Amino acid sequence: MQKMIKEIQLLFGKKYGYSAGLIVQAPGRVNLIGEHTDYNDGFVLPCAINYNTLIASRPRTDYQVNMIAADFDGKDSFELNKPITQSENSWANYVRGVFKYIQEIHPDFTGVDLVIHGNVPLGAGLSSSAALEVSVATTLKTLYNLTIDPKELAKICQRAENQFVGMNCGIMDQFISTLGEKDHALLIDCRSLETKSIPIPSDLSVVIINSNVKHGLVDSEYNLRRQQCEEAANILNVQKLRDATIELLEQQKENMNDVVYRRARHIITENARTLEAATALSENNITRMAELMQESHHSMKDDFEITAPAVDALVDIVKAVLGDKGGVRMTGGGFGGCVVALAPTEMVDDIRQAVEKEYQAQTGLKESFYLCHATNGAGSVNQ
Ligand code: GAF
Repeated sequence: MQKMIKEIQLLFGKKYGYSAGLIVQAPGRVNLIGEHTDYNDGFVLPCAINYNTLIASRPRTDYQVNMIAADFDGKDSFELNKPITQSENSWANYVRGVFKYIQEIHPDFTGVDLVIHGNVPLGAGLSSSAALEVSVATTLKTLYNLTIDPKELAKICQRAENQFVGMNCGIMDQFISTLGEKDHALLIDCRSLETKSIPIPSDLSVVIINSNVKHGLVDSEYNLRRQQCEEAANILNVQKLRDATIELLEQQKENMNDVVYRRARHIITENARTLEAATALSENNITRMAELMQESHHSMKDDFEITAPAVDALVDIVKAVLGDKGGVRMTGGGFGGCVVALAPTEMVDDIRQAVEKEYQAQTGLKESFYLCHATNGAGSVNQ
């Protein structure tokens, strides 16, 4: 992070001709278990990771917002005393959306110069978008001393993504980027937004491997899964699938098509697995945690149908090394992206070697490997 802080300071001075007053960071995230459960009012178990988006800023008084995206030389500006509209730069809409919805509650801020820089891999399912939204919201909150509760801040960022960007995500990513805790995963009840901190045993490493599978239809497939879950909840006559049981689903099986039945089965069983995983992890029961991660992967593959052949191959390669000593599954929205392994630290090199040897040979794709640890959520960084 120190290197990125130096780089962003230098760039800010070069672009604006004076130094930044504030630098904040917001982390990406990895979800250990509980996939697609957040928008079903269910449970998730993510942690924030040591890959971050940084924003350097200084306030202005002329209602102008200028922003520079250092990593791809992007630029965008708009005025706060006019309606905030869509930008033709798609990345800038994550920023504009957050400004728009914060301005609705706190209309008094008067402009800002920003530089954005980071190392959360883009499009890898590690929540680079949430890290951007949360870093923008944290910048405004801190610069202008705005009273915004952290959970409220996460909800504003989710609203920006849902309504301004048009991606119908749940609350998990913005929540964990805001409220993550060092060395802990958070069990989040996505209905009440209550949390329980679950320590990650110190002899385990969080290993993330990017399959580098790119799927062009992630957003439309994601929205389709949401619709199918809503359809199942309607047939089961519950508010959300969180309120359904497997017995109820079996009773109503005749009344729904097979796809909707399997989507609902994934959500209902995944919620149960996530609650059990939080207990297993807190009791340092890695054997059970590993089983639950494996069941979760199979459920995503067969019932929710969000994995991809190369991702399944990657999971199998890692699982063959780990046996019952650690867990591995696809993480995030799916259709490509990353797998996460919770692995005894002494096995990390073996995992890396096995993946280097077998993944490209089997799939023709080259992986990227990120050794992570759980970190705190967004906040200011010392300059
Ligand atoms: C994406 C979404 F943004 C989250 O809200 C969540 O639904 C996740 O996919 C799947 O668990 O990251």
